[in-house]
Amino acid sequence: MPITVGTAGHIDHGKTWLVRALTGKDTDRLPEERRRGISIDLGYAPLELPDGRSASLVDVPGHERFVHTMVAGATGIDLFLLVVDAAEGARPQTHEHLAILHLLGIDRGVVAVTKADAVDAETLELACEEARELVPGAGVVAVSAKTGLGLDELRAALARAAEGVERARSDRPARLFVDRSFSLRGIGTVVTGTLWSGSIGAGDELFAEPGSHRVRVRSVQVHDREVERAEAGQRVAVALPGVERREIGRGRALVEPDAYPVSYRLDVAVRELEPIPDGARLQVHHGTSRTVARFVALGDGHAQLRLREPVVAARGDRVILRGETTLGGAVVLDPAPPRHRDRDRVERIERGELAATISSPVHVASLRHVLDAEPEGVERAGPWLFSRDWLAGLERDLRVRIDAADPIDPGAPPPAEPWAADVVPLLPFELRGAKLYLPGATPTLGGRADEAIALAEELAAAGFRATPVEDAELARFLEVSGRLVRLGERHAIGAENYERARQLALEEARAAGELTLGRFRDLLGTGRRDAQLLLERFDRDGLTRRVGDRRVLRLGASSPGDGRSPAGRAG
Ligand SMILES: Nc1nc2c(ncn2[C@@H]2O[C@H](COP(=O)(O)OP(=O)(O)O)[C@@H](O)[C@H]2O)c(=O)[nH]1
Ligand SMILES: [Mg+2]
Repeated sequence: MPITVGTAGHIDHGKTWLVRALTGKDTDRLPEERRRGISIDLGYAPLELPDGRSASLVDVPGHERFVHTMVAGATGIDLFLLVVDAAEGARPQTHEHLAILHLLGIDRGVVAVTKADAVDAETLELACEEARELVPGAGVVAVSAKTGLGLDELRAALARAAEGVERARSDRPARLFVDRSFSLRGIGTVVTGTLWSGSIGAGDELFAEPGSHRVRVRSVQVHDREVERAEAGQRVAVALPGVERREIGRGRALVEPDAYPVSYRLDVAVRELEPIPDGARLQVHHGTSRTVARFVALGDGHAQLRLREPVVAARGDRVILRGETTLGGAVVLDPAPPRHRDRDRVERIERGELAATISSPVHVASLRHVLDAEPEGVERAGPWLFSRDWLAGLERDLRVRIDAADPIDPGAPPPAEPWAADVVPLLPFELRGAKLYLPGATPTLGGRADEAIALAEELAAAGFRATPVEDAELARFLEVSGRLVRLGERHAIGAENYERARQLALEEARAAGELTLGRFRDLLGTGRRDAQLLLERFDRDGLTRRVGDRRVLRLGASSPGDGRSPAGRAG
């Protein structure tokens, strides 16, 4: 199993030199880093361990101004390599980095007491003793990057620590936090990062979030070698043609479609190093991203973080909270919570009572990072999960709207949300045309039924002739009850006559390959204007298509009862 080791420790305590001594690689590559002799950005080097295992080493800056970069580097690592100068002992960023590692849940690692060549034996022994007290349980090794002292022992200690590293989550959807992106001639944009979960292979379709850029993976490398699929826990380089480098810089995530919410809020369980007041503004570090946030205390160790920039989080993710210094950390309980303060809900989620948190429909894919199995006690339709209470509420709402509808057409439009097609069929309503009706409900017209019958008879008697209709209410009543078809703004035809005309048009168009106004008029035996109005209606219904002054059948225009006839649709 591949592992990633990250350095930690105060500036100038010898991290970068130690990385170079271990790997042969100078990770201070920026001109400014070379000039000032300090690390500013993250550095990466491959490291062979004595047990044959290969590891990746991430070198982080120690300067207090670059703690945010240290967090981005530490976020995907399995083991820490804490570096303490033998002469200086622990200094402020030794403690801060250690606290950050702890808050990120990175509890395994080794302490290297560096510059052993520069102190006497007694001082060295004292420094090692202090290191053991500082990080109980971790191996402590005295080393010198200058003379090579202790390097083999250090490699062995890292290999020992690596043995207990737990396997990363390969069963979850892919998520990789980008720590570097660059352009390579002939390849395009390449990003690197640690694959937090899942696997990534050539040909995969992923999203760069936030921003929802769809990307296709061209190739994947691990340790400069092309692999078919990279697995969770590995440091990976992914070639993404067709994406601009700036669209996928540090802080972005590469994720499987629909698997993770992109959210401006996180409900979290907080671990404070210093008390954080309600409403405080702070920096939230998550993955390789950082953003400003407001800390909304929910009480009892819980809070909602309201973020200025969205994050791609999952339940169980760790975040770091910083002001001038590191104030604490948090574990994500709900990566996409509602806005209001709801302590009860957060506590239920923490106890694993997920069903209690689901009300209106949520896509099952958006819960994959929270769910281990199908939650019990929730309803499901297609990919949507929702509560029984919510469904009952929806039914009540729709009933109220149907009751309030015009008796001429006593229906209400179904909800327009994406879940509607899956959820609405569960309700005891009939979908006719574009509206929901009570089962068997028919339009009524109060005391005007006689007039409606008279108009229907008039239409029937008019045959293929377009009849002017003055009374909008009557016309609408006959239309929704499937007995009248409108022709233009002011005319109508009886539904049966319309269907006959439609059949004539179909047969003629099939036989002759086209339909002309003159020929259609002859077939109907009516005036030119009647035929014209009918043809225009056919066009609107998708039966025919106008080509010059002729009409041809549209592809798919077919037999009666295909739902294209307006009379058929209303019935
Ligand atoms: N004598 C001695 N000096 C060292 C050793 N390692 C680092 N140094 C010195 O410490 C300085 C800072 O080291 P560097 O690795 O850049 O520290 P970092 O800020 O922790 O990365 C270097 O420029 C060296 O002068 C060592 O093993 N022995
Ligand atoms: Mg350095």
